[in-house]
Amino acid sequence: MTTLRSVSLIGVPTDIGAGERGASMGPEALRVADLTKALRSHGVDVVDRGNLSGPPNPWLPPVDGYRHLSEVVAWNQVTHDAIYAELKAGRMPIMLGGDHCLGIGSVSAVARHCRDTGKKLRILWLDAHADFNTSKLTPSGNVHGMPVACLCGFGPQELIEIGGQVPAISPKWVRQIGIRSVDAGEKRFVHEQDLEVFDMRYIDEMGMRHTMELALATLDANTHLHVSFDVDFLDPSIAPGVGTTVPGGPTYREAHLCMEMIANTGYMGSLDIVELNPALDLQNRTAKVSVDLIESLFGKSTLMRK
Ligand code: B3U
Ligand code: MN
Ligand code: MN
Repeated sequence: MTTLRSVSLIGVPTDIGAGERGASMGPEALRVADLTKALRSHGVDVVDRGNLSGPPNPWLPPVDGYRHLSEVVAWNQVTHDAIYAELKAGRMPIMLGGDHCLGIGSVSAVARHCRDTGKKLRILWLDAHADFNTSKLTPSGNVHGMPVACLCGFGPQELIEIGGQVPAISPKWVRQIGIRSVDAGEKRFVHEQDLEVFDMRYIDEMGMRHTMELALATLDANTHLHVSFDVDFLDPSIAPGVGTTVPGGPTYREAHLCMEMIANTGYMGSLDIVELNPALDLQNRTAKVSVDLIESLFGKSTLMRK
């Protein structure tokens, strides 16, 4: 495996883009579930950089289709800067969210790093949702439903330009997996932009193995693979601690296979863990299952040799 083994954990304790409060406690729940120790047990050099800071959540209704836009921009700016600095220093950033609006800062930093280094970027978006809304399409105004659209250049100027180039990414670089809740207008836009979506219907019919083989098919030795893991990807029976549970997600076994197949590529260069909401969890169960899955992402397997 060629995966970078020096990791920096960056906590981003905010729920500024979410529709429920509580994802701001995600970083601490992952620490309590012993994320650092788990990674070290697989030979990873881990430094916990602590938490970033940003504006408090004023919990106001949306304005012009966005809730808390100026605060969302501020949090994403500090996230971008922290992630970009780690990549520049040759370390693998793991962003501990926080809600998924932070994917804008994180992925735009990764895209900037790929431009600097001539790497090809591929993004795996593990999620129940497509996160492809715009201010016109959104039913909620919550920016955690918009990060993929913003990264592709569809969003407010202050957000789409955070990584220094608009658009930060091409929809062609994204593979979405586990999708099962897409709003009506969002669905049309997903088709229009030709996003590659492996929804739950596809996984049901073809299986997780075939799905991941296709999702990982265009990777090569020059690829930087970014994994954006929204914990609501998982079936709520194993991961109840998220703001927007959607039934019918991947099982424990399917999710592990997904992570193991990513690990086997050796190309993962950065990771987000987002939307974990300890206020809605049961005895930190969702944080523990997330740590379990992250171990698989870093090469834990039952019998196979590394
Ligand atoms: N698509 C809905 C719900 C949603 C998106 N992402 C999450 N929830 N976590 C929206 O509000 O945009
Ligand atoms: Mn999401
Ligand atoms: Mn989601």
